Amino acid sequence: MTVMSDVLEKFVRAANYLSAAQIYLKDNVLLTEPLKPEHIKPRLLGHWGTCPGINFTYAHLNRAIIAHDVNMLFVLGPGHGFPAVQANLFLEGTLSKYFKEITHDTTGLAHMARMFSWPYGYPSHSNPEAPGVILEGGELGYSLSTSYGAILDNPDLIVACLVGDGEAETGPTATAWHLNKLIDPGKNGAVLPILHLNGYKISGPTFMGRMNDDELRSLFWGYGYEPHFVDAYKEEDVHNRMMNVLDDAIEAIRFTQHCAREGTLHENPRFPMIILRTPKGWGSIDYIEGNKIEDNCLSHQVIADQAKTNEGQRKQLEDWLRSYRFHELFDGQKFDDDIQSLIPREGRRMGDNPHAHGGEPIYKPLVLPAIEEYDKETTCDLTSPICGTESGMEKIGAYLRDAIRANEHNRNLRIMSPDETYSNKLHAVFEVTKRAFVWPYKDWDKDMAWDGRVLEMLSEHSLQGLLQGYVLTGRHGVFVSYEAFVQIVASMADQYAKFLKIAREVKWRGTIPSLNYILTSGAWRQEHNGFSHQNPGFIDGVLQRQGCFTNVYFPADANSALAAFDIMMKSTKEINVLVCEKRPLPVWRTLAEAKRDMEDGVSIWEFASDEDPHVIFAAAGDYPTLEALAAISLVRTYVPALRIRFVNIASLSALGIGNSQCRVLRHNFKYYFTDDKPVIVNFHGYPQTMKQVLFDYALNPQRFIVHGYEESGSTTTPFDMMVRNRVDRFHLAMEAFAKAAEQKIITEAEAQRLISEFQEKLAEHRTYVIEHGEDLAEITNWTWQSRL
Ligand SMILES: Cc1ncc(C[n+]2csc(CCOP(=O)(O)OP(=O)(O)O)c2C)c(N)n1
Ligand SMILES: [Mg+2]
Repeated sequence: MTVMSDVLEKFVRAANYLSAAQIYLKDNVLLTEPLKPEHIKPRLLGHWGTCPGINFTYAHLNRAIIAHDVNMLFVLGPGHGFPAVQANLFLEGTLSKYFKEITHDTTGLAHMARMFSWPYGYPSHSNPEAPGVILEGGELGYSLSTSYGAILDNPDLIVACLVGDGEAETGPTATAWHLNKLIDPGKNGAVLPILHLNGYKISGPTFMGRMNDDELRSLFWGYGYEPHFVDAYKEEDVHNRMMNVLDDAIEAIRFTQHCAREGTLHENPRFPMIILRTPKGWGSIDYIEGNKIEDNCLSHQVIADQAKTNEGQRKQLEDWLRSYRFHELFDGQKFDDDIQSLIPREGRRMGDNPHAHGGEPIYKPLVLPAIEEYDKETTCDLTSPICGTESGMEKIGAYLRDAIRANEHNRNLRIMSPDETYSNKLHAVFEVTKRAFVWPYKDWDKDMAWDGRVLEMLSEHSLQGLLQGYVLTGRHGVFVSYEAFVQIVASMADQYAKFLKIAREVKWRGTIPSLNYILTSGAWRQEHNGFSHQNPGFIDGVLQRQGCFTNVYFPADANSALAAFDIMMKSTKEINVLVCEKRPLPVWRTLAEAKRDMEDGVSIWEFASDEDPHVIFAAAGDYPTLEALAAISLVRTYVPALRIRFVNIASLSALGIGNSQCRVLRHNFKYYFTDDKPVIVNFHGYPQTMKQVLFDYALNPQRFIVHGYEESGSTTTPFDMMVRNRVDRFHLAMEAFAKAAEQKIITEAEAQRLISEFQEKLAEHRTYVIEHGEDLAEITNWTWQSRL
């Protein structure tokens, strides 16, 4: 053993004791007296097995930080190893800096141990209240992509990412190894993946744990890494081996970056990774009542879990805890000098890395163009709709292009998209940037560069992880996805929302940008792709989040889309979803009107509204708005006496209609919807989604009739797709005829006659599309006519 190995061994010993103490002890935390049942927590909650490997890694990273003066952040995949993280945060003094109760002495230590996994104490998993944490690691699989997101545009930063071997079996981790192919070492930092092969997950062996070194070497070489093995089973001095490997890894990273930065790196870079084999539950209890614990999955959670009541187990627990000889390492005030020598200087401690804490100077607001610059020159008067057509996505593409250009000096804006930047009509951005790609090119490859600001990969998981890592380290981005397939990351979005909900309350977590989604290629224009491409369910999950930080925007036209996107990009600490069509659609609103609509979240559109209405039409979404307006013009023609109001719902949040960012409505609910008139709502998503939002408002909810996506799709015409889900003008008009009869504007018989006539129209439409393969010209060419 080298001298340094001894130093490291002491540090790991202290961290292991602190980890175990948190899991078991509510009193007698220094074991100054024999261990008694009353010292042991009544509910033993925590995960021990992963901790020794984490502590080993953390100690070595500390040494490397000091030796090489590295700016390093630590991302832990298996977040259930939080006792180890907390132990290290205690050792390095970071906890005392942020929690006044956790003083750097016996009192603080006792408090930390007692309150771990304790009601209203410290959570069992990594969490936003813990300094340095940008990943919960409760739901496994996201450590690698989050780490890659954090190092983008942070050329000085190395993220050490500990990936569990169980975690490595997840789809998101499996795909995230490829993210090295997006990283230009000239302009970005580096991820150092440390694959922790402790051989087991909860109840069985892991695949990678049972793969031999050759198999693993081939696999990770194939992914483009240079694997270094550290094997605690084989090495006589595993500390020495890990030291050498880490020194080599950091030097290799720096050499590659140096070459890239001075322009001498011409091949795709090969960054190092570490494959660390350790026994699960390393150095704890070998057998309990004949069952193998150490080096087996049985060490995953609490071992000796009957210690409070079973004397034999208590004795084993006590012997194990005393084996760390913690009293030799900590005198109640301070740690042994060797241990202190492994604490990086202030500013270099992993738990206190400013990149994880948001706020200035890590966070810089974007320099954004004024949306007025994108006012399309029109020849018609926008106050009398309609005034031509425009694509919302193209408009956003132009705005993003200019935003990327305007923020090039800060390098803090990125676009993530699964292979769809062109198809989603954001191609204007390629006038100023490219798609990142550092593996070889063919002559005919288009818009690719090592340093592109657009990250394309056909892995929604990886993109979501990248964006989370990027945003949580203070930079801005947008994830553009097909609406149906963003569901793949619904759970990740949910995990992020939980993180954000807590993080927003943590005082020392500074400002971070919002996590912004654009969902396009929505359900209504999947007539060529069909049923599989229809799913407006993602917004449901977003609207379930309680609080003021989730917003879903439903712009009805291109001006509204731009106004909403501008709000999203300026906002902070939120999750925003923009549901936006990419094809040209009628422009209903001037930019000024659009801006106001988006700020209010709900508005009455005067051009389609009468005073004192009998019936209200409301719509959220582009096609739903178009059809609702078409329905209004039909109803006006057939029942001129019926007074109608049109209300556009531009945004929803968990708090309801238009309540985005916790703003209250400009006017009360009654102002828009009256309190007794029937309301025919045409909604972009599932009707249930809108019904649950309305439930809280409506005194008599039965007056709201909600049309929306009803899981009826196929390969058909655009208008037929609407008809199949009853969000088309004819179905909506029929609802209005029935309501007109109820209010005695027309007779019941007249209503029935009109409804039959419209049913015939629908039948005629159906026959026509089957025969001709396209929609009736009167539908396709329909335009709004102002009331004469
Ligand atoms: C996506 C996901 N699926 C299942 C679980 C339940 N779970 C918690 S820990 C664990 C095993 C993790 O094994 P590994 O990554 O090897 O961690 P370690 O051995 O270091 O504890 C599982 C399956 C989870 N947290 N996340
Ligand atoms: Mg494991």
